[in-house]
Amino acid sequence: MPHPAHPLLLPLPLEGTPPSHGPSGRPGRGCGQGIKGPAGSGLSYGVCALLQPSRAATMVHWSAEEKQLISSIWGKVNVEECGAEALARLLIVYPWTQRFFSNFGNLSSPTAIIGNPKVRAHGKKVLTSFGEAVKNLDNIKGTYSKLSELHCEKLHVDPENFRLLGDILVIVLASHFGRDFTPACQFAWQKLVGVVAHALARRYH
Ligand code: HEG
Repeated sequence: MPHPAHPLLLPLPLEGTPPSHGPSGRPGRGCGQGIKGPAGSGLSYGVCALLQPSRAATMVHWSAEEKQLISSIWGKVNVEECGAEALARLLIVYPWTQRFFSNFGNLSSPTAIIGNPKVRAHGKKVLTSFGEAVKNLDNIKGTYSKLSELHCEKLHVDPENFRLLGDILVIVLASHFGRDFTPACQFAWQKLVGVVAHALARRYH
Protein backbone atom coordinates (compact mmCIF):
# COMPACT_ATOMS: atom_id res chain seq x y z
CA MET A 1 0.00 0.00 0.00
CA PRO A 2 1.43 3.43 -0.83
CA HIS A 3 2.36 5.57 2.15
CA PRO A 4 -0.34 8.22 2.73
CA ALA A 5 0.89 11.57 1.49
CA HIS A 6 -1.25 13.92 3.54
CA PRO A 7 -0.59 14.66 7.23
CA LEU A 8 -4.22 13.97 8.10
CA LEU A 9 -3.76 10.45 6.78
CA LEU A 10 -0.61 9.69 8.74
CA PRO A 11 -0.83 7.19 11.58
CA LEU A 12 -1.32 8.63 15.03
CA PRO A 13 1.65 8.77 17.38
CA LEU A 14 0.08 6.32 19.83
CA GLU A 15 2.11 4.40 22.33
CA GLY A 16 1.52 0.78 23.17
CA THR A 17 2.06 -2.81 22.34
CA PRO A 18 1.42 -4.34 18.93
CA PRO A 19 -2.23 -5.41 18.53
CA SER A 20 -2.93 -8.85 19.83
CA HIS A 21 -6.60 -9.46 20.50
CA GLY A 22 -9.18 -6.71 20.61
CA PRO A 23 -12.10 -6.47 23.04
CA SER A 24 -14.06 -8.56 20.52
CA GLY A 25 -11.60 -11.42 21.00
CA ARG A 26 -10.59 -11.27 17.36
CA PRO A 27 -7.01 -10.64 16.41
CA GLY A 28 -6.35 -7.15 15.01
CA ARG A 29 -5.65 -7.17 11.29
CA GLY A 30 -3.00 -4.94 9.78
CA CYS A 31 -3.54 -2.22 12.33
CA GLY A 32 0.10 -1.32 12.73
CA GLN A 33 0.28 0.12 16.22
CA GLY A 34 -1.77 -1.01 19.18
CA ILE A 35 -3.01 0.61 22.36
CA LYS A 36 -2.94 -0.82 25.85
CA GLY A 37 -6.33 -1.28 27.45
CA PRO A 38 -7.34 0.25 30.80
CA ALA A 39 -4.75 -0.17 33.55
CA GLY A 40 -4.80 -3.63 35.04
CA SER A 41 -7.28 -4.98 32.47
CA GLY A 42 -4.59 -6.78 30.49
CA LEU A 43 -6.41 -5.63 27.35
CA SER A 44 -4.58 -4.61 24.25
CA TYR A 45 -6.31 -3.69 21.07
CA GLY A 46 -5.49 -2.33 17.64
CA VAL A 47 -6.34 1.08 16.25
CA CYS A 48 -8.88 -0.75 14.07
CA ALA A 49 -10.96 -1.22 17.20
CA LEU A 50 -11.70 2.50 16.92
CA LEU A 51 -13.31 1.91 13.56
CA GLN A 52 -15.64 -0.86 14.58
CA PRO A 53 -19.30 0.14 14.88
CA SER A 54 -20.46 0.54 18.43
CA ARG A 55 -23.36 -1.45 19.77
CA ALA A 56 -25.54 0.98 21.64
CA ALA A 57 -28.12 -0.49 23.95
CA THR A 58 -31.63 0.96 24.15
CA MET A 59 -31.23 1.99 27.78
CA VAL A 60 -27.84 3.53 28.25
CA HIS A 61 -26.25 3.66 31.66
CA TRP A 62 -23.40 6.06 32.38
CA SER A 63 -21.21 5.42 35.37
CA ALA A 64 -19.99 8.39 37.40
CA GLU A 65 -16.51 7.68 36.05
CA GLU A 66 -17.67 7.69 32.44
CA LYS A 67 -19.51 10.97 32.97
CA GLN A 68 -16.44 12.49 34.51
CA LEU A 69 -14.12 11.24 31.75
CA ILE A 70 -16.41 12.61 29.06
CA SER A 71 -16.90 16.03 30.59
CA SER A 72 -13.25 16.46 31.57
CA ILE A 73 -12.25 16.07 27.93
CA TRP A 74 -15.20 18.06 26.58
CA GLY A 75 -14.31 21.02 28.81
CA LYS A 76 -11.00 21.30 26.99
CA VAL A 77 -12.17 20.66 23.42
CA ASN A 78 -11.67 23.44 20.92
CA VAL A 79 -14.99 22.99 19.13
CA GLU A 80 -14.03 25.02 16.09
CA GLU A 81 -10.70 23.26 15.50
CA CYS A 82 -11.77 19.72 16.34
CA GLY A 83 -15.09 20.07 14.53
CA ALA A 84 -13.42 21.33 11.38
CA GLU A 85 -10.79 18.62 11.53
CA ALA A 86 -13.28 15.81 12.11
CA LEU A 87 -15.51 16.84 9.21
CA ALA A 88 -12.51 17.39 6.91
CA ARG A 89 -11.15 13.95 7.78
CA LEU A 90 -14.54 12.39 7.08
CA LEU A 91 -14.71 14.01 3.65
CA ILE A 92 -11.12 13.04 2.82
CA VAL A 93 -11.05 9.49 4.13
CA TYR A 94 -14.59 8.58 3.01
CA PRO A 95 -14.99 10.68 -0.15
CA TRP A 96 -18.50 9.41 -0.85
CA THR A 97 -19.68 11.51 2.08
CA GLN A 98 -18.97 14.58 -0.10
CA ARG A 99 -22.23 13.97 -1.94
CA PHE A 100 -24.17 15.49 0.95
CA PHE A 101 -22.20 18.71 0.68
CA SER A 102 -22.43 19.48 -3.02
CA ASN A 103 -23.27 23.11 -2.20
CA PHE A 104 -20.07 23.55 -0.19
CA GLY A 105 -17.90 24.52 -3.18
CA ASN A 106 -14.42 23.13 -3.73
CA LEU A 107 -13.88 19.70 -2.16
CA SER A 108 -11.56 18.47 -4.91
CA SER A 109 -8.48 17.67 -2.78
CA PRO A 110 -7.48 17.31 0.88
CA THR A 111 -6.00 20.82 0.77
CA ALA A 112 -9.21 22.24 -0.69
CA ILE A 113 -11.31 20.45 1.92
CA ILE A 114 -9.17 21.57 4.85
CA GLY A 115 -9.17 25.17 3.61
CA ASN A 116 -12.89 25.25 2.77
CA PRO A 117 -14.64 27.75 5.07
CA LYS A 118 -18.00 26.00 4.71
CA VAL A 119 -16.44 22.73 5.88
CA ARG A 120 -14.96 24.55 8.87
CA ALA A 121 -18.25 26.24 9.73
CA HIS A 122 -20.25 23.06 9.36
CA GLY A 123 -17.72 21.05 11.37
CA LYS A 124 -18.06 23.56 14.17
CA LYS A 125 -21.86 23.37 13.95
CA VAL A 126 -21.81 19.56 14.13
CA LEU A 127 -19.41 19.44 17.08
CA THR A 128 -21.33 22.18 18.90
CA SER A 129 -24.41 20.04 18.49
CA PHE A 130 -22.43 17.08 19.80
CA GLY A 131 -21.98 19.11 22.97
CA GLU A 132 -25.73 18.78 23.53
CA ALA A 133 -25.19 15.04 23.98
CA VAL A 134 -22.47 15.71 26.55
CA LYS A 135 -24.83 17.99 28.47
CA ASN A 136 -27.75 15.56 28.22
CA LEU A 137 -26.13 12.16 28.62
CA ASP A 138 -29.28 10.71 30.14
CA ASN A 139 -31.55 11.86 27.32
CA ILE A 140 -29.54 11.68 24.12
CA LYS A 141 -32.45 10.26 22.12
CA GLY A 142 -34.74 13.11 23.08
CA THR A 143 -31.98 15.64 22.46
CA TYR A 144 -31.49 14.46 18.88
CA SER A 145 -35.07 13.70 18.02
CA LYS A 146 -35.52 16.70 15.69
CA LEU A 147 -32.03 16.34 14.19
CA SER A 148 -32.69 12.68 13.52
CA GLU A 149 -35.81 13.63 11.63
CA LEU A 150 -33.84 16.17 9.59
CA HIS A 151 -30.94 13.85 8.75
CA CYS A 152 -32.99 10.78 8.08
CA GLU A 153 -36.10 12.12 6.44
CA LYS A 154 -34.91 15.30 4.76
CA LEU A 155 -31.16 15.00 4.22
CA HIS A 156 -31.25 11.19 3.69
CA VAL A 157 -27.90 10.68 5.36
CA ASP A 158 -27.10 6.98 5.61
CA PRO A 159 -26.80 6.28 9.37
CA GLU A 160 -23.52 4.47 8.80
CA ASN A 161 -22.04 7.93 8.24
CA PHE A 162 -22.87 8.96 11.82
CA ARG A 163 -20.77 6.04 13.01
CA LEU A 164 -17.92 6.96 10.68
CA LEU A 165 -17.93 10.55 11.91
CA GLY A 166 -18.10 9.42 15.54
CA ASP A 167 -15.12 7.14 15.11
CA ILE A 168 -13.20 9.93 13.40
CA LEU A 169 -14.05 12.27 16.26
CA VAL A 170 -12.53 9.80 18.72
CA ILE A 171 -9.37 9.71 16.59
CA VAL A 172 -9.24 13.52 16.44
CA LEU A 173 -9.61 13.76 20.22
CA ALA A 174 -6.91 11.13 20.71
CA SER A 175 -4.55 13.09 18.49
CA HIS A 176 -5.33 16.42 20.20
CA PHE A 177 -5.14 15.20 23.78
CA GLY A 178 -2.34 12.67 23.45
CA ARG A 179 -1.61 10.99 26.79
CA ASP A 180 -4.50 12.81 28.50
CA PHE A 181 -6.84 10.78 26.29
CA THR A 182 -6.37 7.68 28.37
CA PRO A 183 -7.73 4.29 27.33
CA ALA A 184 -10.56 4.74 29.84
CA CYS A 185 -11.38 8.11 28.22
CA GLN A 186 -11.36 6.46 24.85
CA PHE A 187 -13.75 3.74 25.99
CA ALA A 188 -16.16 6.34 27.37
CA TRP A 189 -15.98 8.48 24.21
CA GLN A 190 -16.36 5.47 21.95
CA LYS A 191 -19.52 4.64 23.86
CA LEU A 192 -20.78 8.21 23.57
CA VAL A 193 -20.27 8.47 19.80
CA GLY A 194 -22.06 5.14 19.40
CA VAL A 195 -25.05 6.33 21.41
CA VAL A 196 -25.17 9.61 19.45
CA ALA A 197 -25.04 7.73 16.13
CA HIS A 198 -27.82 5.47 17.34
CA ALA A 199 -29.97 8.43 18.42
CA LEU A 200 -29.45 10.24 15.11
CA ALA A 201 -30.36 7.10 13.18
CA ARG A 202 -33.58 6.57 15.13
CA ARG A 203 -35.92 7.64 12.34
CA TYR A 204 -34.72 4.70 10.27
CA HIS A 205 -35.66 2.19 12.95
MG1 HEG B 1 -25.28 16.80 10.20
C1 HEG B 1 -26.86 19.68 9.18
C2 HEG B 1 -25.52 17.86 13.47
C3 HEG B 1 -23.50 14.06 11.24
C4 HEG B 1 -24.81 15.87 6.93
N1 HEG B 1 -26.01 18.46 11.13
C5 HEG B 1 -26.63 19.52 10.53
C6 HEG B 1 -27.00 20.49 11.52
C7 HEG B 1 -26.62 19.99 12.72
C8 HEG B 1 -26.00 18.70 12.48
C9 HEG B 1 -26.80 20.64 14.10
C10 HEG B 1 -27.72 21.81 11.27
C11 HEG B 1 -29.20 21.51 11.32
C12 HEG B 1 -30.08 22.69 11.01
O1 HEG B 1 -29.70 23.50 10.14
O2 HEG B 1 -31.15 22.78 11.62
N2 HEG B 1 -24.65 16.09 12.01
C13 HEG B 1 -24.90 16.65 13.24
C14 HEG B 1 -24.38 15.77 14.26
C15 HEG B 1 -23.79 14.71 13.61
C16 HEG B 1 -23.97 14.91 12.21
C17 HEG B 1 -24.47 16.01 15.75
C18 HEG B 1 -23.07 13.51 14.15
C19 HEG B 1 -22.45 13.44 15.25
N3 HEG B 1 -24.34 15.25 9.26
C20 HEG B 1 -23.64 14.25 9.86
C21 HEG B 1 -23.09 13.38 8.87
C22 HEG B 1 -23.44 13.89 7.65
C23 HEG B 1 -24.23 15.08 7.90
C24 HEG B 1 -22.25 12.16 9.18
C25 HEG B 1 -23.12 13.40 6.27
C26 HEG B 1 -22.14 12.61 5.95
N4 HEG B 1 -25.75 17.63 8.38
C27 HEG B 1 -25.47 17.05 7.15
C28 HEG B 1 -25.95 17.92 6.12
C29 HEG B 1 -26.54 19.04 6.76
C30 HEG B 1 -26.41 18.80 8.18
C31 HEG B 1 -25.84 17.67 4.62
C32 HEG B 1 -27.16 20.26 6.09
C33 HEG B 1 -25.98 21.17 5.78
C34 HEG B 1 -26.33 22.45 5.11
O3 HEG B 1 -26.82 22.41 3.99
O4 HEG B 1 -26.06 23.51 5.72
